Amino acid sequence: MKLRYILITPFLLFGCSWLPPEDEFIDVDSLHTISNFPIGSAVRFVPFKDDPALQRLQKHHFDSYTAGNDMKMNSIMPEEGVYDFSLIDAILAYTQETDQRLFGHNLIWHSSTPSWVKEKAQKDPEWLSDFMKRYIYTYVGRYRGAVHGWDVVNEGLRTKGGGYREDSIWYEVLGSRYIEQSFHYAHEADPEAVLFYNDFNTERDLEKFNFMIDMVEDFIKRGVPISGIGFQMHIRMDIPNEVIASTLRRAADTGLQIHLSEVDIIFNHHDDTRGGGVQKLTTLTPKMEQAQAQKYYELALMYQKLIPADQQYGITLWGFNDRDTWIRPFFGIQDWPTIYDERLQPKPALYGFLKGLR
Ligand code: 9MR
Repeated sequence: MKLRYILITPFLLFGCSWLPPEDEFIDVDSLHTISNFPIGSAVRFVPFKDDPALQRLQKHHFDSYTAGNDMKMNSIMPEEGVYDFSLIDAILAYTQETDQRLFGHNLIWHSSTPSWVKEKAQKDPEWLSDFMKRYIYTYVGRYRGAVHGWDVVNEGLRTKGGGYREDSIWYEVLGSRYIEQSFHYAHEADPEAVLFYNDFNTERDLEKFNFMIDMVEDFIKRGVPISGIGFQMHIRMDIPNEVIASTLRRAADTGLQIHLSEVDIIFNHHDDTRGGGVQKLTTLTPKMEQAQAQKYYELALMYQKLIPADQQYGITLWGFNDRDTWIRPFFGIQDWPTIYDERLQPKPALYGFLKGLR
């Protein structure tokens, strides 16, 4: 059956509403139980560890855990020579107790590189290369067998269009080879870990997508140990499904694992920069909620239909409630991108997503 027929079927079958029966609000089906592949969410361990309501929902719905912040370089190595793994150890204990997969986000990212690293690297390029190797060996080695997979390099490409990201100390000092070197080091430190290249807008910026695919296919050809592609998938309501479907299909052709790694769906616009939000819509109406539920449904369905089962690494939401979403503070706009509202009540989006996974 063609994708567009599959996508309109629920409207035909169930009418135009994603609201559950009243009592389902109390006892909502679990996302991960319904799904054939892992379902994750990004969490900031502080204040999460002291928030029982959030924990209850997180345990109910998710079997994969991504740290929103806590596993980045500037969180664990704010100062030279000091590795602080205490929070990660606590996260690991939580995920083991609750039987969740721990996903490592991330090893090398320009945006979470501590300033002391940048300063030192500018003075001593060789130091940076050596530091990168030691950092990856130490970190991945410590969690060998415990962290299931890693975003090895995050956002190594330019924000828009083709090309490597030039405003990154890693690229400036080491050139594009730092990307493949990071994969080699991570693989040497944990040969079983699933290793991803992760980036944003690749589901819709075709120039960026093609550049990424060329890079990935070149890695595969030359034996660079990459195992997966992460699509962050911070999408908008108006990103056409056909475009998303075409990039997912092409990515699946590589044979690699495909992770929708940071999903949320916004209504307003932005220019990808901090503070760059454009507030087009100020109120969330029931009609918008229904449309968003439909989009969550379609995204889950596309992933199911287009990615072969053995390449489905999972879908991870970047936060799962509108109270804590990064979209509002980062872009400086009001928006409602997730599946739970500010009061931690389920939105129609949750039911759309559930139905898409079922
Ligand atoms: O949501 C994260 C936010 O809390 C942090 O302040 C920020 C900087 O570390 O990172 C945000 O997460 C980003 C992720 O690590 C990479 N893709 C984009 C995410 C949203 O900015």
